[in-house]
Amino acid sequence: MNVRTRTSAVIGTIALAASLALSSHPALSAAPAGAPSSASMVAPHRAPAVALEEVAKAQNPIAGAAGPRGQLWIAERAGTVRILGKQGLGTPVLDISAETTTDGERGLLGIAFSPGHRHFYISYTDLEGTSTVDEFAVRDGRLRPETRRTVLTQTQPYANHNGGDIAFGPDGLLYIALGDGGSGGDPHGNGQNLGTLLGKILRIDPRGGTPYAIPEDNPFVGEPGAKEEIWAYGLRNPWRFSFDKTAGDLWIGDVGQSDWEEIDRAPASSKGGENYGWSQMEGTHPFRGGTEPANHVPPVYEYDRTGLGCSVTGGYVYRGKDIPALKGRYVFSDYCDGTLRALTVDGGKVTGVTDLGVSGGEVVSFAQGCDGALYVLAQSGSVFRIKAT
Ligand SMILES: [Ca+2]
Repeated sequence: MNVRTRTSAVIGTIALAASLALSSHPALSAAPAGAPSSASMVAPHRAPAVALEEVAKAQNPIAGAAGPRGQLWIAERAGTVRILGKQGLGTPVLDISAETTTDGERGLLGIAFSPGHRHFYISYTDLEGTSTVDEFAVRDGRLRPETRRTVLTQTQPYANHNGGDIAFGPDGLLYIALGDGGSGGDPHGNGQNLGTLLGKILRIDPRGGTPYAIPEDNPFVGEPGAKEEIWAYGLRNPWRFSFDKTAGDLWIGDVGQSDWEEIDRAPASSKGGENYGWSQMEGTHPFRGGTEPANHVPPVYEYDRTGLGCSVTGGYVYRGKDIPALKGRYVFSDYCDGTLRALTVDGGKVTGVTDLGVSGGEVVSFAQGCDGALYVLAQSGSVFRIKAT
């Protein structure tokens, strides 16, 4: 989309709307008044027949990670982690509820296992709101509480836009998403500032040093004034991100300010350093008179808020066995709309978007099981598995 074709009047309207509304977290925003869906950038594709099966009830399920013995571990925002079994969720295997609050957009926000399930990582805001990543050793499928240590912290100027998702990449390194620090409109300019970890996706080797090591091939290693942990920048609130289990591509759902929800993608061959544009750009559009950075990597998909959506919830490329027609498509949703959608990708470009015809309600997150099965986590507490009908 050519941003230069947009009139200054349109851009002025966007800026006004942005100043009136502080976009917020999937778990908190109220849904805006409904309106008919707007035209998408790409053509709809025929939908595979899918259904949502509720496999458990949780309290504010917020993240999941495929763990030892083929089991899915589920994090609840107030600070507990429970394992999904045949009878739903078990008793907590971890409880940090005394160490975090769910004020604003805070809480336990992400969990991840290292390859081979040797270590388990949690991402949460502490009682001061500081983003924190802690590590536990895992032995015989169990957490060892005595091994807990803090890997990384980042103070937060505001209670919103904490990001907080974490995941190991196909390279065996830990990726950490941090929002721009919050408020609205990125008042500190963190998105484009390589001197802060805010508004970034980081890449670290948590076992390579104390408290961690920076991989030598990180894109800003040796660059004066840049934080060497940074893998990619120009992000507003990369609330959920994932790696394609098969192809290794990185997918990011970056929540928009007031107008454009976006999905970013980097191929597995990426060397990092992508600039996703915020806060000069919101999606493919200049934000408040912003100038498009020369190295801007535009989203592979964006949608506006004239439809029912208000806050993108990034998902996963489907790699389960149940729904062959969904294989290789990126499944995502939106907190306000709840409809599951799937992007078809060809040669790195999105060639189709499919409405899967099911809604998870207020969808806050997704999780992928060891077998590739895809789960939807809803504000209502429902943990759904996506299955074929
Ligand atoms: Ca962007």
